[in-house]
Amino acid sequence: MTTTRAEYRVPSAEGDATDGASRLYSALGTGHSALPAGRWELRRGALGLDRPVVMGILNVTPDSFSDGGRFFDPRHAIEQARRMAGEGADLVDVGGESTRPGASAVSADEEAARVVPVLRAIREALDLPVSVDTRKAAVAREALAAGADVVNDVSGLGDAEMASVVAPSGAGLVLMHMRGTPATMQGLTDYGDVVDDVAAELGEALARADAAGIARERVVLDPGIGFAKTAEQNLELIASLDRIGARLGRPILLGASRKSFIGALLGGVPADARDAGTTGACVAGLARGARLFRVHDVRAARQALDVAWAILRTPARAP
Ligand code: HH2
Repeated sequence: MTTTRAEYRVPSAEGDATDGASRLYSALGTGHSALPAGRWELRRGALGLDRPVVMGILNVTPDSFSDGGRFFDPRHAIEQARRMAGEGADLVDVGGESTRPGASAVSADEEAARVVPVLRAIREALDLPVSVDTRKAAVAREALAAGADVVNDVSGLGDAEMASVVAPSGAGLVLMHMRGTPATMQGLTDYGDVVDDVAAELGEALARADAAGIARERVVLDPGIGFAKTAEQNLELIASLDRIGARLGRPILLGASRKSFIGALLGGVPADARDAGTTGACVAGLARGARLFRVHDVRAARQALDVAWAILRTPARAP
């Protein structure tokens, strides 16, 4: 079996993640005691959260909102995975269905046919954990058989079969918050307090994972930026990530890359011109408690997050 980098990215004794998070929270004056766990258990090892984790996006689709069609050919997809690994990705997230608002549905067979060869080739060629971005249990089952280390489920175990597919595999699990489907979600943005409501609904997904016997150490949570959220609600959620992490006791993954709220903030710049704005969102998210970042531009995120993390972990000198 190939040894993955995940096995080596565990927190070191002196750079312990809990200590780092603790100093960060205290530097920011947020004062949370329920800190996120220091590592994320995957199938073949663990990813340490002693520095920000970068998840590179690889959409093997003809129609994703920013990179649709670019990596639809498996050879281009594998080249892109290799490039992202060289730029410092900690894992690569392979998706075969666009979930942009209004995207048309893809059958499980078609989705699996897109992602499985790419997952298998990445597992063979690269020393990097690989994740499958799917909300279908049938696709997750095939992806896990092909060696996927993580299931990234944007529906938060919405498919009744998903938890029982993931549980025995030992894979990591991303539980993302959304309401409805990509076709209906933008009409489902009625919240009382968006942060409390998203945390409560993620808590229900976490309970579904618990009931299936998926250990908490295998789970990270994602507020689902752009999924049944207005632009304003996206900002409120990113500003309050530490509240969600502290309430549910799991690390937070932020997926803001190139999303439309960034375009809206910048006067309508198109998706392929939003990487600097994305970097801003990642750094702000880091300061507010996110530890994992799903991005298209790995090089920019890696640099920005490592530098921001080093500064945020340094105690401010008293005058
Ligand atoms: N966003 C998208 C897809 N998968 N997974 C997680 N965990 N978090 C996210 O925010 C997230 C996600 C949508 O972005 P993208 O993959 O770039 O586009 P598309 O759905 O059009 O393929």
